Amino acid sequence: MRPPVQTRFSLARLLFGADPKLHRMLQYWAATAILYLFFIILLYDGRFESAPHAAPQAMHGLGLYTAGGIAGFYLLVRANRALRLAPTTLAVGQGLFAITCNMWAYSITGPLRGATLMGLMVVVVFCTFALRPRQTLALAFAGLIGMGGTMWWQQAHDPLHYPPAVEGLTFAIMAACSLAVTFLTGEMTKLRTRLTCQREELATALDTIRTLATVDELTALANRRHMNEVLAAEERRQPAPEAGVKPSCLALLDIDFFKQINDRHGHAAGDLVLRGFADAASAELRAGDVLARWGGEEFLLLLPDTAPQAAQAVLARIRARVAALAPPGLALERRITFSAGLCARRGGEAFADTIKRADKALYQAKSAGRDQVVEA
Ligand code: GH3
Ligand code: MG
Ligand code: MG
Repeated sequence: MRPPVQTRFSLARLLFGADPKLHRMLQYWAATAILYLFFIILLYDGRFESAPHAAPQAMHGLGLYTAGGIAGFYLLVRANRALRLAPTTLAVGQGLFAITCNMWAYSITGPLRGATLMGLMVVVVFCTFALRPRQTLALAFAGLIGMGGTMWWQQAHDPLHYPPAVEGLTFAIMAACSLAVTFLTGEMTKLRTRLTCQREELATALDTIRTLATVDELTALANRRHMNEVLAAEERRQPAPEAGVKPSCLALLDIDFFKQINDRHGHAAGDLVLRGFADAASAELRAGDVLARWGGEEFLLLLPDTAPQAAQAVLARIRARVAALAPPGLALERRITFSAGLCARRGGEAFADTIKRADKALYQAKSAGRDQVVEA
């Protein structure tokens, strides 16, 4: 039998870890490591032996320095969970290391030294992933100073192989290209940042739209539209409940004499009572129950898998809690009461029909003097 995946030895997991963020950082590292390795192989290829400065010690020195740097940065990135170095610090470190490699390579690669300058562009582009445009610009300047210093040193000490005019021209071209690349990558970073912001704004807007589509603004209960979806989902869950299975109960609740509250205390007071009613009723519900604002001061309550007696008990608890409501700053003449029509869903009855029956029962509760539940 194959051992479970998580206990199996995985070299990739050992080398690159399981964290996706670390994975990505090590992918960048691997990309640069391949580039360095390519340079090392070229250095040892022997084709530069004709170059006057390609002393074998210098080649070995740069080879060792580069390999040591690659290994060192691998360890730093891999152990960064414990070291907690900022990505900026790691990127600057790798950037500066690459610049020193470039300076060294420029000094020993003779007639091909111009090609090594392309490495400087790679440093700038690589660092845009982790650095802000200003920081990338600073690193590009560090590269220019390093390479400029190397060129100056070479033309001052070995003008035969590093003619001052050639070095000067090379430096000017390198400086122009390096600054242009820095500017362009900076623009790309700004574009990326703007896109990220826009994506976040869109996600927030989508969240708001989702909330507005499902939640009643005043009471924070489910709105009528969402309740219809809940009922449709409930019909799909139990298309035709079998005999003996607890039915779903529906209750239509309507606050008594609510218009009087509005008329006597103002619309804001009415809103306060609606919110208080919603909070009080919600406090008595189980996790699976759904209470929605069906319209005005009318609420629809769905109690899934509930016997009518149990539903009556829930409504009695709501009644007691609502009666105890005392909205702050509001001296009501009468306690808040509601009338309700309660129905158990019959077999595979459509909820729309159950609601119609509950509505009739509610009408009866009102006619019979309010503050009561009529079961139909
Ligand atoms: P009954 O006992 O027969 O139910 O009488 P009632 O006064 O509660 O019922 P009626 O249907 O006459 O009045 C309901 C009132 O609810 C009328 C309407 O202005 C008010 N109303 C509806 N929506 C809101 C709201 O969002 N806020 C406030 N403050 N009032 C609302
Ligand atoms: Mg009413
Ligand atoms: Mg009403």
